[in-house]
Amino acid sequence: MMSVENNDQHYDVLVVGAGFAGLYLLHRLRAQGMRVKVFEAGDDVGGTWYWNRYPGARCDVESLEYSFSFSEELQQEWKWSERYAGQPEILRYLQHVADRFDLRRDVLFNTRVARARFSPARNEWTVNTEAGEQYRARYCVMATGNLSKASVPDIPGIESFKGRWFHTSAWPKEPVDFTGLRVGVVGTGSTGIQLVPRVAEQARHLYVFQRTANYCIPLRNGPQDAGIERDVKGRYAAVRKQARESPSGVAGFNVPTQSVLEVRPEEREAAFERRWNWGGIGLTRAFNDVLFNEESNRIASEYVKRKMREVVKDPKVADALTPTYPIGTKRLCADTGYFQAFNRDNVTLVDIRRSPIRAMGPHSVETGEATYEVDALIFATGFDAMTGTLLAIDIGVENGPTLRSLWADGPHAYLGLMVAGLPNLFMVTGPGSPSVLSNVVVSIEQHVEWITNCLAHMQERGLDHIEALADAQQTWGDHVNEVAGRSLLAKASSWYTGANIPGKPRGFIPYMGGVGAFRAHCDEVARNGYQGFALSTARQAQGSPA
Ligand code: NA7
Repeated sequence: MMSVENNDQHYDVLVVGAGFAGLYLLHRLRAQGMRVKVFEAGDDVGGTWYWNRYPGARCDVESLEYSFSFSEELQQEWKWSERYAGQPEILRYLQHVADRFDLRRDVLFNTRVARARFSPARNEWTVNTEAGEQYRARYCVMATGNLSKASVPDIPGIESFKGRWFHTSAWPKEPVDFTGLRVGVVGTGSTGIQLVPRVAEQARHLYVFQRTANYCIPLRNGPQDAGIERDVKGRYAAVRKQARESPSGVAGFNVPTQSVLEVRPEEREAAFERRWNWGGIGLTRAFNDVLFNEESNRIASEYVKRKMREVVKDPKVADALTPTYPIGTKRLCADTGYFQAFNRDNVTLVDIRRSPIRAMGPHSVETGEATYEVDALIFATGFDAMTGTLLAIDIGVENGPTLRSLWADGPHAYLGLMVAGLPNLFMVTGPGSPSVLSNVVVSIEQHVEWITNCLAHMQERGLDHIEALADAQQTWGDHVNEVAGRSLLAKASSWYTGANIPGKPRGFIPYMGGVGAFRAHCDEVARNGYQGFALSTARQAQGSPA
């Protein structure tokens, strides 16, 4: 273990995570002359795109938009091969970013953070790694991602299983060959839906264990169109500006102005058809009330169900694949051949809503109705989203509150940036920010720029202590709830509301007000002298005379 008194262990800022957020933070903070250390559990950069290597892993936001905008040279020189990049290409992109901006030398790889404690007396954070090392800094930033703590079902008998089992977010680096094997996939969210067609091509037989049937829109991926690339690159600044000011961080679609109910059925059909043919997850944005009005939503839902049924040949299987909840209230999925996979002889859909998985044996998965012989099992069962990764780290103040105590009844945060009671600790795309409801790279850049500008502001004024105020946090939380409450999303059982994790407090976690409005609000808060935050020197914060 290295000495804690060693000067090399003392930094201005400690950052946890080297995905999109951590890399950009490092780049910005370094440019501001700050000493930064980044901790990364993986052995390379990439975050989500490092871990989620399962077959078919792909982004469902177009690559020309799902990429950094902070460097004109970078966005001009990088060439995406496909409209929607697959995981290997996004990982290569982030590796390129790390090399191009010489970021790796300040990242400590293979290092998982276990604990972070703030000392009010020293006005600094001490971070302990799982390996027992200790680091100190004035500030700490959690760039830990919203979807990184895997949720693996606790199935009796799993330890007796003799085949290999996987969670999609901890996929091995070497390719896994399912040729000739009987494979089970548990989970049919975005991940399962990407994975199933790919595994179906290899496996001798594939059992898809489905608890909830989901809505899917064809992704319509293909090689990046050279004309579109030229056009976007020719006016990239304007495209990025439009994305930043848009509701979901995507410039591609106009913001809808009409209700489903105010247009004639043929117009409505044509509008849905346009989105369907364009592909991807923008369909619910064909009209302005699909996520707010039950009747509008029912019409959109029926459209997608009808399209899906046109693909699936067996009507019984089609019934089982038909969603029963309002479209868009759980994450909309984008697929490449998902429903077609169920027309194959080697794919069986198993309804585990009707008859849940009860146990696993050495070579089998047992539901209440049948036993399925499998040689390998894949859990595409999602994540303890948005809060799980933060709560997995023991974060707190010496002789004061911990994050776990502050969030015992659900997450509380001001603008998704800070938690009242935890000074000098920032989050990137934390609870109460648009995060998972947006093109997350746009949201990450916005938060990183806000945080680094805030630190520069403090540095210029000789300030070294910042806290979110409890009443500002409460007011923001009320607003987040009020906006969510107007939509159909808040009523659904989804990972947006914590419903996928047994025992997790229920409540709508991200901010639905849109990235444009959120950015404007955060900018105004900063302009007004960081309204709702207390900025001071540590001496003032401790109540000593300044
Ligand atoms: P999701 O969207 O949370 O999907 C997980 C799937 O696994 C979903 O179908 C769940 O059914 C199912 N699930 C979860 N736990 C269980 C148990 N215990 N038993 C059976 N089935 C279960 O995760 P993804 O990885 O697909 O996607 C996450 C995000 O990553 C995605 O939205 C993109 O933003 C990228 P349920 O719906 O809970 O009934």
